[in-house]
Order: sequence, then C-alpha cells, then structure tokens
Amino acid sequence: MMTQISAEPTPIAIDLSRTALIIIDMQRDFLEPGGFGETLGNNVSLLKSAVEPCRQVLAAARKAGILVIHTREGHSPDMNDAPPAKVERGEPSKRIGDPGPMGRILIQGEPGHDIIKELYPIAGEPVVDKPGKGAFYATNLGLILANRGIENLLVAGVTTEVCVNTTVREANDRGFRCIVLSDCTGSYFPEFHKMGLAMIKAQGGIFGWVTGSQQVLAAMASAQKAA
Ligand code: C5J
Repeated sequence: MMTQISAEPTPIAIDLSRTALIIIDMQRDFLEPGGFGETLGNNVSLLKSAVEPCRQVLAAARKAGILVIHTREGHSPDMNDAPPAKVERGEPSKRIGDPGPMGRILIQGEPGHDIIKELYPIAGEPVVDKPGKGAFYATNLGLILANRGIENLLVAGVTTEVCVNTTVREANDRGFRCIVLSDCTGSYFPEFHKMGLAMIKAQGGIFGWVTGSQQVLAAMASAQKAA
C-alpha cells in the first residue's frame, strides 16, 4: 500500500513496508556538553530542538512496525579506523581519543559515544557504527537495507549539513528515496541547517525530499487507519 507524505519540493508516495527510519548520530558526544561537538567549539544546546520531534517519530515508527536504524559516529579504542587527518583537527588537548568528561572522545564503548537516553535503541534495531560522516562508508548499512528490501529512508539526526547531508547523498546515489525530517535534524549553525535542507530539495529534489515530523506522523496514522 502506498502512503502519501506531504513534502517539498513535491508530495511523495511511498510503501512504508519498504521504508526505514534512520536516526543519525544522536549521541551524547554531539548533544551534550563535554563531548566531541563542544570540543570543536560548538554550542551543543542548538541540537536539542531535534530530540522531541525525533522521539515522537521514533515511537510512531516502532508502533507501525517500520524498521528503525540508528547510527553512531566513532572509532575503535585502538583508533585503527581513525584517519590521522581527522584526529588532527580541533583543540590539541581535546581530540578524538582524548579523555573528556564523558570518557574518551568519540570512542566506541565510552559514555559519550552512546545514544542519548530519549532515543535509545531497543532490541532488534540495528545500530550502525561508522568511522566517517556518511553512514554507508565502511559500514554494513547497504547490506542491512538490501536484506530488508528497503527503498525509502526517513532521515533524522545530526548534524544537518554534515552527517545527515553526507548520508543522504550517499543514499541517493545508491537509489534510495530520502525524505529528511527538518525538525528532527539540527545543526550547530542555524544557517547551515537551513541551507543543508535547501540543498536537498532544490532542483526538483536533487538529493531527496524535505518534510516535518507532523507530516510523517500524519502519514503513518493514516496508513494505520487504512490497514
Ligand atoms: C559531525 C555529525 N558534525 N554527526 N558529525 O562531525 O554530523
């Protein structure tokens, strides 16, 4: 059954049984003080607005039986997967792998690397650990999606212009329809958030579609009613 979602630049009809919700990097390291985001000089409170809309869409997706995938950016404790060119950036005493208030910065298994409690994965939801900004690079995300017959991605998470945009571009090139939920994404730079979304939906939706949590919640509710 096809479900219509009101979106820009055009409405889009998708089969929710072939759709996954992907929540990108909603980790303490990006959203809470003392983590990677803050060590790079950012005001992490700017990402907070995405949490509640994301929580609502996550709850609705779980209720509707839609596949939910979480991603986490980070590196193994030995940092063999961390390119020196990435580690070298930021303040010298607070780089990836250095100790911080939430453990070693952006390192798997440390408190800061974990997903925030409001959006914590439940059993059965794949959690994709990624060393880069794009969720397809050096991960098994493509395989997970292929095995589940997924064609469409509802995309949420942070940050809009970095890991969300990179993942959407990777997914678009791989043939997925990407629908980005504007209020479920966020950036340390409001102007980049705005432009990051504008770039996705420009030129007839060159990378995908942009909508809001309310439109997606309404679409999921109408699909359930019709079922
Ligand atoms: C960044 C991300 N901003 N998850 N990572 O470095 O967007």
